[in-house]
Amino acid sequence: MSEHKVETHPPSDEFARNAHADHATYEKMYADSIADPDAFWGEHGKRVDWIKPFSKVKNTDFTYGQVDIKWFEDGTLNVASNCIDRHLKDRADQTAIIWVPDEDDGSDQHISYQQLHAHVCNFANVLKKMGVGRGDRVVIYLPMIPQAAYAMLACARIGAIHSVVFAGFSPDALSQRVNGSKAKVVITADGGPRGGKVTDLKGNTDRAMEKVEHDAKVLVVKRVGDGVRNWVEGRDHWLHEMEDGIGDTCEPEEMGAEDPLFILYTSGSTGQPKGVVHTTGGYLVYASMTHQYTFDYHDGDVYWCTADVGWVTGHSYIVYGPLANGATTVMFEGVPTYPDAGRCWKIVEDHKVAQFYTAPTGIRALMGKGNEFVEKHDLSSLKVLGTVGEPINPEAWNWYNRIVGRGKTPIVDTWWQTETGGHMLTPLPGATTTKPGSATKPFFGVKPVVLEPESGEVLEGGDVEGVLAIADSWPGQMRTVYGDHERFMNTYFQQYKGFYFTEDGCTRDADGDYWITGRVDDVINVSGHRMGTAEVESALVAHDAVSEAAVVGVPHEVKGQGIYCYVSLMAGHEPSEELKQELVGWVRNEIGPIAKPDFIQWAPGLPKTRSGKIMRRILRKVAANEHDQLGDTSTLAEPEVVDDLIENRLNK
Ligand code: 6R9
Repeated sequence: MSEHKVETHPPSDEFARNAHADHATYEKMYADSIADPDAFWGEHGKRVDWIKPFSKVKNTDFTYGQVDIKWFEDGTLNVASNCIDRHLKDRADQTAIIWVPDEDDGSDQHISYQQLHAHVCNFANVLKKMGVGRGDRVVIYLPMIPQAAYAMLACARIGAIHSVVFAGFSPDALSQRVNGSKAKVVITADGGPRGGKVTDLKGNTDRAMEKVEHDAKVLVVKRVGDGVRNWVEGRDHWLHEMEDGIGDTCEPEEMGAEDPLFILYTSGSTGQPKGVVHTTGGYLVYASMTHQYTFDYHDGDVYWCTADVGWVTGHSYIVYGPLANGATTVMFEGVPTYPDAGRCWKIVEDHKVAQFYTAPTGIRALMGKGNEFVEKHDLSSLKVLGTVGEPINPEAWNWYNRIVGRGKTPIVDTWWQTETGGHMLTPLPGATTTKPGSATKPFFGVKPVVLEPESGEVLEGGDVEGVLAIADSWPGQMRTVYGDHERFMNTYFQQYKGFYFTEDGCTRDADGDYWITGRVDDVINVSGHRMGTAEVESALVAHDAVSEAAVVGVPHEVKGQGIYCYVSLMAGHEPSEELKQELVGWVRNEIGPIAKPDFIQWAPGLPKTRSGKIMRRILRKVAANEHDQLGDTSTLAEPEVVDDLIENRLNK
């Protein structure tokens, strides 16, 4: 733990007075939530509308071998009617979604709750017409357009399970996910504009469908209107044609609380991404409650999360949490630096955004462009600033606080995961004294523990360092890995018995505040995007010239972590600049632009233990240019390979 004095930022009295929770309220609610989860969640479970109210609240078991998680299990509800229909009585004309397109041309759209209802029912009827029903899977591969939200809610309305695939992913990644979920329909667009460039999403989908092993239809949203190169009769359908005359009434399906709502693939230590499954009742309760408390959302606020709906943050905090709360949520198609680095602040000014939620990588990128882009805009509407996705360095935190928040806007550094469904460690802006770089305290119902990594012993008190685990279930927890409950148990419940293991390292200071230090598994975090080093490795070895590859994260000023690859070549192939470029393009193609390697170092050999395990610790040190701190290398089979790696290292 650092010895230097940490700055503290207590909430102002004025903020605390008007907040959903001040310090005393947080303390009381947290204590209640831990003392009697059934009573606490039984009460807060009522924040959503149930068709049939639940009589049981919590029924969860973390025992390895029999892990089973159920919340509100005998209740029934529909997520789409919670996000739309129940608001029509009081706020039919209120804006539900403000859509801001890539081009800054003034064509922003305001979609009211009434209009959202019509769009979602229309979309739901189209899906039904295409043969989609309860329990069927639908893959959504769309840019950040309102139809992405309509599609998600339409699935929820008819009881279908969506699996959103980030539009930056490659055809291969898309086909894996379509195959993995045996989706009946893939929803895409004729193009995805982003930062002034258009991605050919329909073209990508066509290529993906070549590798899809079952019958699946493709539904195409017209976003760009420049025509499509390829059209497969019988398989491909335009949304606007299907919607023609279809009608905008669609009764919501009555779903069980534990029926799956969505699958979202995320990276882990192995090559194959996991299909994280979230269910209906607990997820919605948790997403909406965290949205309200963490951002201190009040009626009438305009709230903006800059994430993409392809990530869990977009699910919980663009679509489900805000809409369940009857909020106005901004959906932005573009990037923060287009047409210039003032774009976000212009949107905040234009729409009087009250809560702004983004990733540290975005903050660092904008920080590097100069303060004038921020200062020329009126940001007086801002009330709360949030960050998510990776640890935030104090320098970026301070810039966010001073320049964007003008020192007056609380910052919530929210730690959570695809697996957790919603915020787990986070300040509440009216309750928590914040510290730059700390995610501070647990949300209601969350029991974090710091474990000694080797022994698994629970470390009590302050000033401890170890790995982060969670001792009991919360309503937003993932329920299983799609089609592979074994894998779910093995990944999260095997290593430390009786706990959910987060795979993050952390410290807890003397005030009981948590500081996340990053992943302890082979997952790296590139611009807030989670990526398994094994995924990049399998892409590399899929190339004919490559015999072996080891990939590690390397500190990167803007992206947080960059991708450093050590590559050994097959006999008969020689290292060359062309081959390097080819491999960079190859990985980009296999996974997507976010996986583009920053460094490729030719490695005649890789440091391995005698049992053949690659020693990544050493590779990480060499990549970070910290080869003077290699630590113990005595278990290496061939210690001399390390000298070659050090001599030819790239990140000097
Ligand atoms: C929501 C999301 C999860 C991993 C997580 C951790 C890192 C997320 C963080 C953070 C430090 C924060 N992470 N938020 N690290 N401080 N506030 O990002 O989900 O894509 O599944 O990533 O991201 O390492 O384990 P996901």
